[in-house]
Amino acid sequence: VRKGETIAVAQAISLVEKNGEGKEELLDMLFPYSSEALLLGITGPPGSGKSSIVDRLIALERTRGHRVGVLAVDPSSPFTGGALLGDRVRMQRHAGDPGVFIRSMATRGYLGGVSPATSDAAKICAAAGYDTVIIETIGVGQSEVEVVELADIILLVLVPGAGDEVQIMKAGIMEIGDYLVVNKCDREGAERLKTEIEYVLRLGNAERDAGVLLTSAKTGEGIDELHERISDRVKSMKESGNLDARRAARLKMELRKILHQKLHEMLESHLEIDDRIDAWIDMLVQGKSVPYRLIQSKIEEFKEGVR
Ligand SMILES: Nc1nc2c(ncn2[C@@H]2O[C@H](COP(=O)(O)OP(=O)(O)O)[C@@H](O)[C@H]2O)c(=O)[nH]1
Ligand SMILES: [Mg+2]
Repeated sequence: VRKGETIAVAQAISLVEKNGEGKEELLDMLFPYSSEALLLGITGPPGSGKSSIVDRLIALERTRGHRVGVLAVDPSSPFTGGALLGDRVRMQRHAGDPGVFIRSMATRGYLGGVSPATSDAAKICAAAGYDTVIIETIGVGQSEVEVVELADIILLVLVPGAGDEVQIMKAGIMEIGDYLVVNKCDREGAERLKTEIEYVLRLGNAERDAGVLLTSAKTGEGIDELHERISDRVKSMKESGNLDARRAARLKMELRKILHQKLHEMLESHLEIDDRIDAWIDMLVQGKSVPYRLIQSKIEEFKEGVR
């Protein structure tokens, strides 16, 4: 992985995806090398042009000599089953470039959101020397929030003529994204949507410095500017310490997650929950106990056991 060998990177990601043996050791070994890359999140509704924008950003990053890893997170739902393929097709011209790594990650059915292995996969890419790791996720309602927990900078992609006002006003959407990108500006209504978004932004929170940018991944319009704005933003985040702060917040969340998961596993196995839970349910049904009292007594049992 440290040599940046594509096959090793792919295998490492597979290992964390299936939670395989050696996963934790691998991630711990790579951890010291996992903070160099810039993690760029790009989210928005299906079909808004995320993959097409990523394709163009890859090209720009390559001209700067940067190696790029792309994690395209997609719900493996039967309803959007075609999208995974779509991501690959959109970025096809980079497939033979050894400086580009593209990986699709399934979310096992739940619509929107992020596969639990995504942040680990991003770390693996970073440790493999990819300068920029782009994480594409489908934003469905609140699930945009999850990508915020993953990336240094977030782009939220919207398109004209898709029930814009509703899109904009949707709870929380305006807090997501360092940049709001109105893509498909070759189509009618893009300028108007941009104006509307800016209006809502001003109403909501004047201090927020996210910009609204017009792009067309089709014609290439606005993509250079978007790329430049991202670079500038990274620079200023580094200088102000905001990047470190964001990363520290992310690490805090990750540590909590690991702790919770470990405690959970420990408790479940210690109490042999799988074997005993039917008996507990019988007790409740027969009126021999009640839920909170029962669980409290089991936790006491657990505490005795680990003492
Ligand atoms: N007219 C127009 N079509 C675009 C633009 N960007 C993407 N598309 C098209 O929109 C469709 C969905 O694009 P895709 O990048 O797969 O969207 P994603 O689902 O958000 O990743 C494809 O047919 C693209 O060719 C754009 O700026 N203008
Ligand atoms: Mg896509």
